[in-house]
Amino acid sequence: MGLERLWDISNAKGSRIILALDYGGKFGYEGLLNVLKEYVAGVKLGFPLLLEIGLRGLKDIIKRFSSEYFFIADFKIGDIPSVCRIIAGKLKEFGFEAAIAHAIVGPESLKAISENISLIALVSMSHPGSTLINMHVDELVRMALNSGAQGLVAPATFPKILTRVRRLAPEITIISPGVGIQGAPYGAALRAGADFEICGRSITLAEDPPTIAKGIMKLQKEAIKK
Ligand code: BMP
Repeated sequence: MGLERLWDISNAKGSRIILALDYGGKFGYEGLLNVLKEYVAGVKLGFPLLLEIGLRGLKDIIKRFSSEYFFIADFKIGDIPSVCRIIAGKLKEFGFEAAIAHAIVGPESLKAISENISLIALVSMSHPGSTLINMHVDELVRMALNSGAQGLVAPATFPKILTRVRRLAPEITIISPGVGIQGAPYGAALRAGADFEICGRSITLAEDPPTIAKGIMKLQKEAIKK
């Protein structure tokens, strides 16, 4: 278990975009996945999609598009170890290759997940109200690394925190939300130490999603070069 396939797809497409598929926009969820194949490496699915199209619809999407994209479950798991174990096992069965969990739930819960699916631990958040979690980023990174995490989520909107996470975890894959509508420029998270940028509404709600995604890829390439 690992994030190697995410990297393989990313390298093949030359893209560091993970699409947050929370909105269907004018193309609809499947329509978006059809037109973004060249530009997006990973797709992050969570409650917005599940509650809109149901479990059968979600499983169908993963089945249909799993050769083109790396699917990440974003239900921000945060529970006791035995429940985490059930959730992680089910998400794997549904076709997800990685799952995001709140690091703050502790090492036993995180290990119960990482033993069943590739774990991406949320160690810091992008919105203005995330002060409390962001104050504990060092401990959360250490705990995630000791609990088998293969990846971390850290925010583009707080570049100093993101860079700190990269320093504490030089080898791990970091995915970063907050570019575009939340205010950080495209490419900025890559410059601050992330490997992938999570892009949601700026692509899903765009008039012309492929053109926007292509533009983001271009800015990302410039960011990686520097
Ligand atoms: P958008 O680009 O539309 O702002 O979407 C960002 C995505 O990243 C959403 O799916 C959100 O749940 C997720 N996210 C975030 O914005 N900040 C975090 O700290 C953690 C997240 O998972």
